[in-house]
Amino acid sequence: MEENIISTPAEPKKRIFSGVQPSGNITLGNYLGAIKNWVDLQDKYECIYAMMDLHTITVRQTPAELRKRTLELLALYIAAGIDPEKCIMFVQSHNSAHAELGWILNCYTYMGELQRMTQFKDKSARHADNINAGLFTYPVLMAADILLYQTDYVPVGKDQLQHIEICRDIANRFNSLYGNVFKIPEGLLTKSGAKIMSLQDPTKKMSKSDENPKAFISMMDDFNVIAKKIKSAVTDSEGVIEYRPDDESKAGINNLISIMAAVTGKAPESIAQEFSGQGYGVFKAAVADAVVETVRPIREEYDRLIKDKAYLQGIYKNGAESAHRLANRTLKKVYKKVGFVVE
Ligand code: ATP
Ligand code: LTN
Repeated sequence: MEENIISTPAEPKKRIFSGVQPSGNITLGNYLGAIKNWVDLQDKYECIYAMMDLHTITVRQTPAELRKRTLELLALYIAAGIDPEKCIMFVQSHNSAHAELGWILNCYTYMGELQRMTQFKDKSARHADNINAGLFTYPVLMAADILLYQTDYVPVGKDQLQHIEICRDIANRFNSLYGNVFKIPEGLLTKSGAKIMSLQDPTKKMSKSDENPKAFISMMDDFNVIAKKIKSAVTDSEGVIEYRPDDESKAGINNLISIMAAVTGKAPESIAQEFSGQGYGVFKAAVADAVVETVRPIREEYDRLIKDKAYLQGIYKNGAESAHRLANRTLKKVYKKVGFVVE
């Protein structure tokens, strides 16, 4: 048979950038809403996943804990299935280009647009004694993170879309002044779009900084604690397992159904069908089992990895080198465009 010698060159892979702040114990919400999705993307895209430590100090941190959590977050990324052979993983503060581009972009961002950011409004209300300038310009640093790598897609939860929008605005503004410097990135939501809600107040998102530990499931919780938290999740007195996403009175049950759907890969409606007619106790026990079985292999791998500091160090050092190389290409271009003397 004749060989086909006309081959079309493979399209370069599109690039993904994302990260989580090492600001607390990673929750089931972070895993299902972000990290799990990153794992699925790593074969199709060129992926860069960072530990966003520069962002965490917009809220006061305990230094020793921040250091420890940054390494734990890396171990969790790998334990969740992110392959260091396929993806670049690094610590944000190890690449000074983030802070450098962040400064420059500050000069291309307006106070008015930052004042509209929901996360700033929320966090400044929650930390009224520390409304610092970094909290205000947080989205500018996030824009720098993304734009440095000429990123195509940014996989995040819904709550971050406003930050992607301002990043695009800043990039377009810069490009219209200086030519095509930045690729304009797009946000990428999880397939299920799952937003995992608090177990104690299911109208609020599950958050690692919630003051009530019963409200969230940490990926570091003991398995019996996970089960207990799910069993004491707030529901309603109707006693009917139905998925009614628009009915606020069903918020607790809707959330448990969404969690079950996310960990089993089934549709929420089919979960509701499967358990219809059952009591909440039976359903909660099944959700608890399914969540524990999802967390178990990740935790086992995590427990192994966290002991191997040299391995983790090798990964973040390699990652920083690659990140530096990629980011510096963009940074150099920016320096030239704005008029800095480039050696
Ligand atoms: P904090 O409480 O400190 O603000 P957080 O728990 O909201 O933190 P982030 O570090 O801000 O977590 O978010 C990391 C990623 O996890 C983001 O992509 C975010 O959209 C996603 N995420 C966070 N919480 C949830 C949730 N409850 N459901 C789905 N996705 C979530
Ligand atoms: N604000 C993000 C964390 C973050 C991020 C980024 C996510 C900082 N810089 C760049 C994606 C791309 C959050 O999830 N809270």
